[in-house]
Amino acid sequence: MAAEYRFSFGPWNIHEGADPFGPAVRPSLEFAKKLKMYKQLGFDGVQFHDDDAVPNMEHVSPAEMQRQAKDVKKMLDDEGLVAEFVAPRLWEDPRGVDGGFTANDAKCRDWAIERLKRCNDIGNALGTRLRVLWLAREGTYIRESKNAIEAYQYLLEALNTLLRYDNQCEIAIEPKPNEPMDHAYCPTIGHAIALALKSIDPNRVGGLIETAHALLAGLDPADEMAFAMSIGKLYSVHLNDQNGLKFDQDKSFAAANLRTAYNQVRVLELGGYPETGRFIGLDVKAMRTQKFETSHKHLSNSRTIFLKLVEKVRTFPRDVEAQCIADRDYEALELAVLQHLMGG
Ligand code: 3MF
Ligand code: MG
Repeated sequence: MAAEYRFSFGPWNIHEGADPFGPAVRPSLEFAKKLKMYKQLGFDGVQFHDDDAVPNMEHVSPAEMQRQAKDVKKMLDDEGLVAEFVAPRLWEDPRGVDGGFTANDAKCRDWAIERLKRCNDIGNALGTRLRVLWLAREGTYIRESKNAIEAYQYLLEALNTLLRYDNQCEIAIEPKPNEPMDHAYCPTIGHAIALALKSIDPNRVGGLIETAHALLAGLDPADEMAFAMSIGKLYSVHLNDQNGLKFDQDKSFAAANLRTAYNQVRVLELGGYPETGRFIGLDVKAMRTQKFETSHKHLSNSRTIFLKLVEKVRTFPRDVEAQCIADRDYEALELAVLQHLMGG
């Protein structure tokens, strides 16, 4: 019944378990082996950072970069997978230390724009038009270090440069309010969409909403998705979960906030998301305690719960809902939702 949803995740979602307080606790799984797991786990789409596809992209010629990206495309084809998007990983390079597009050093800003173009070329070689901008270090540790007005103008210019560079690409901004920065530019989907609408081609700029990022901003992820969908700008999602205001946890979908998860699925159903052909992306981390052999369960578990919640949304008694709304009896509606989620 819910088979029309298509799922994706990124290779970084199968990881070694390192955190800021300790090193890796699991062996690495090579990229080719990760790709083999996608279909087994029920996934069809692969999310990429540019250097997930071409790890040495900063050190090879454009022709060599293209060749390596084509090799990855062949690996995808062989597994029956498609690339969902490519995102420029600006935040690990020394030149991205102060942010890329909004760095105070003009040479670093130029590098970021160049990297964005190379990322775009990798996307084309992988057969996807979608670029994702998670603006990791575009922000400040202290307010006084940047001119935020200028910074937003730089961000708009980066969007416009990419739109001019490739007249087929689509850009999804992935908002996040903090981490690694104290305050990030573009903390919410509202900020992202304002930039999109101000760009030279608003029809090709939208958003990717991550559950945890919206929760960290103190917002409801379902309403953030609804806002983007109301103007046709939900280009992807990163479903996961977050237990309160702390570091970005990337827990399995619904693991901390079942009802919030239900409401994200409800809004995706209300907005006809599967009909758009866009992916249900996951951005989830395995717990550090998980053994290597079972360090993929967070992915299949998230997908399983998503599909169960689709069923829950589709089987919610509409007549009860209509009656409660007509009577303005939201107490009764709330009880009906809770009972439905609890199975009766
Ligand atoms: C950080 C994120 C990122 C982005 C990814 C793709 C590492 O909080 O969510 O995951 O999703 O870079 O844009
Ligand atoms: Mg994400």
